[in-house]
Amino acid sequence: MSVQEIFDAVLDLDEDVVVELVKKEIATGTDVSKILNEGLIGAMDEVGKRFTAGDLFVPEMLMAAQSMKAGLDELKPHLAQGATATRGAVIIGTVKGDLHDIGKNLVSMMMEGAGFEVFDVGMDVDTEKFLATAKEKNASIIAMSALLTTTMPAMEEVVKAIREQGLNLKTMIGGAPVTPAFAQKIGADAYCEDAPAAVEAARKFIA
Ligand code: B12
Repeated sequence: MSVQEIFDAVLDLDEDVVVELVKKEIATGTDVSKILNEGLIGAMDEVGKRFTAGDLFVPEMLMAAQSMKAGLDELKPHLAQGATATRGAVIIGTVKGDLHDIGKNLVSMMMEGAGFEVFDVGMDVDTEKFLATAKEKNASIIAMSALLTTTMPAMEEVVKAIREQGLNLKTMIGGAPVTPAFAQKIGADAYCEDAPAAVEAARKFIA
């Protein structure tokens, strides 16, 4: 039994085993930061690499993220203040008028797995809610998803409001119809085509 086994269980997409192993490691007295960083976050890093290399696909990535999240839920009560690998707060949501949330959920879970403090505001989220939550949580990043061409303009509205209010917030956008050219046009700080790319971009923002 070791942290390596947790890493392996996440890659085996075995949620029950991940939970069981995390519980055992906590009971054994293993450093919770080690379980988090080497077991759970390490495994999600590997999942991201395999996805980018084309060795693993969206369903597997979702299952790995769910396994990681289940392990994280076990770990959370044991993580003393400051002992987490938290990199910074991210507000994530699907924009106003849009009810697609599968990709957004995946990005949210991968970011959480990478050590970001993620506040998922759900779908059909308007500009006011994005900004109010970002202020309340003292966030560094607003991440927006859109799957409909008709809801993409809502992203521009958020970017514009951030600029107008002079807020120190990075924006990242994604979703099937979104392109790098669109991101540039509306002044978003990053476009990412998938969840691992979103993690990489967020890491650059919060070094
Ligand atoms: C599942 C689905 C639905 C489900 C959504 C369920 C849910 N809980 O999400 C339901 C049935 C509800 C639905 C409804 C509709 N849908 Co629909 N739907 C899809 C479908 C088949 C798959 C989307 C999906 O989940 N993909 C899998 C995920 C993992 O991929 P992804 O979302 O692209 O996310 C990845 C990346 O894009 C990126 N990413 C995503 N978000 C973000 C955010 C950030 C910040 C970053 C960095 C990256 C990032 O990372 C993700 C993971 O790698 C697509 C077709 C398609 N191939 O895209 C149509 C599609 C998006 N739907 C479409 C339409 C038209 C509709 C409806 C209008 C249909 C209708 N007439 O009622 C409604 C709209 C409802 C609404 N108001 O939103 C069209 C959109 C056309 C367009 N150009 O606008 C599509 C393209 C189908 C089509 N070919 O016509 N839909």
